[in-house]
Amino acid sequence: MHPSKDLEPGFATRAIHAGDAGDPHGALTPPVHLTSTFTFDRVADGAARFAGEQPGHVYSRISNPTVDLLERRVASLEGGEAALATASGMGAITSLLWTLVAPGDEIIADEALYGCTYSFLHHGLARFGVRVRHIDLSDADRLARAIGPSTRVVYFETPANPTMRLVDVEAVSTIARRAGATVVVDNTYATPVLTRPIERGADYVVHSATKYLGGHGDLVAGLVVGPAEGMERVRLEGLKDLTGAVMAPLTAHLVMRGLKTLELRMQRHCQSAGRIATWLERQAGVARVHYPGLGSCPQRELAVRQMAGFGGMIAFELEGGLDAGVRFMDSLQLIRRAVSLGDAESLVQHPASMTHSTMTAEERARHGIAEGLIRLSVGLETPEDLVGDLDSALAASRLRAA
Ligand code: 3LM
Repeated sequence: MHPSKDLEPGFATRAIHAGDAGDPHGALTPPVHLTSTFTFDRVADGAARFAGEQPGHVYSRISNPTVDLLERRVASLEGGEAALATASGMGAITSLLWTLVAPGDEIIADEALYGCTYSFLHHGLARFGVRVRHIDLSDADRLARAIGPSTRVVYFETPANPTMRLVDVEAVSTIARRAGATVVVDNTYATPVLTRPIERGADYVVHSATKYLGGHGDLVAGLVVGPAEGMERVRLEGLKDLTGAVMAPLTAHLVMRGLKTLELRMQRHCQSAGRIATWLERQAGVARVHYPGLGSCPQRELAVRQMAGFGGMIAFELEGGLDAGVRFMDSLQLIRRAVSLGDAESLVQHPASMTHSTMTAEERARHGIAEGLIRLSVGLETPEDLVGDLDSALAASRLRAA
């Protein structure tokens, strides 16, 4: 059955088909264009393509047909005009921010951010005359008081890595836009299945496609989505000249393979994580569980309003603090100890010594990242098996403490 021409196809349909113009040979799966460069019939054609007067590809650091298809697909999923694929999530973040800011500009970022994003802001941009300020963006009124004429970018993650705190995209975007600032949201944790920040007023979305979009732990990739004109600048300045962090065509193919099941996978991630978070909260020795779907979550109202599901990520703390946390993680048998997230395999990691170890202990404390915090990326395994593994590890960590 063909969808009605007037109605935009649904999310899963677009995740499988969007942007596909068909293959001349009738291949079901789009070809992977493993080519670094593209030939011109005549010198004049090359010159016209370089001048932007003739459509077509020139060189794969600028664009490539396979990567272009992924970009169209993800732009459609995020509800943005255009997208740009990059070699990694950090490639997406750096290509975008290098394009947007200049010396003298200010970036206001949320308190909790992925560790390497924090490092890029402080050890990268700040060295080139960009002022970086952090405020708690979960309280939009604070932004209204802090924002000023030099604020060029307002940057946040929702839910934030690793604290799971949410930011109200609509409230923050309204304030930022009124002040003439550009809103950038890292949508890695939520994915467009759960939250579409551009539809809520944000200007740009960035992704570590290494995570849920790829979904299988077999690639490193990133994406930026935003307005067509701005994205063209990010492509021709940020990506082409400043970072060169281009996505390889084979990686684009693998990300598209992951996207086909994104909606299905997210449903299972949400179901299992909801169940595990509820279970964890009831266990002896668990001090705190951070998950937006819990009745105890102070931001539950925002979560219900802004998210179509509560996601697959959980953060929690044990009563014995860091020592108990390490004993617990070392006792897990099925859940693997590794950084990264959003894979079929459940992964556990310790932010203070791993993903957020580039921050000092004092910085982590200031940004609300407890030293004993444990981060769990709930995978696609049978949920009872995951609960069983967590149960045994909690028991073992208590026993060894005694
Ligand atoms: C991690 N995160 O385990 P890549 N934005 C967010 C992220 O979580 C990440 C990036 C951007 C993790 C990676 S830590 C050494 C491993 C919210 C990555 C950067 O460049 O694709 O890794 O994305 O939390």
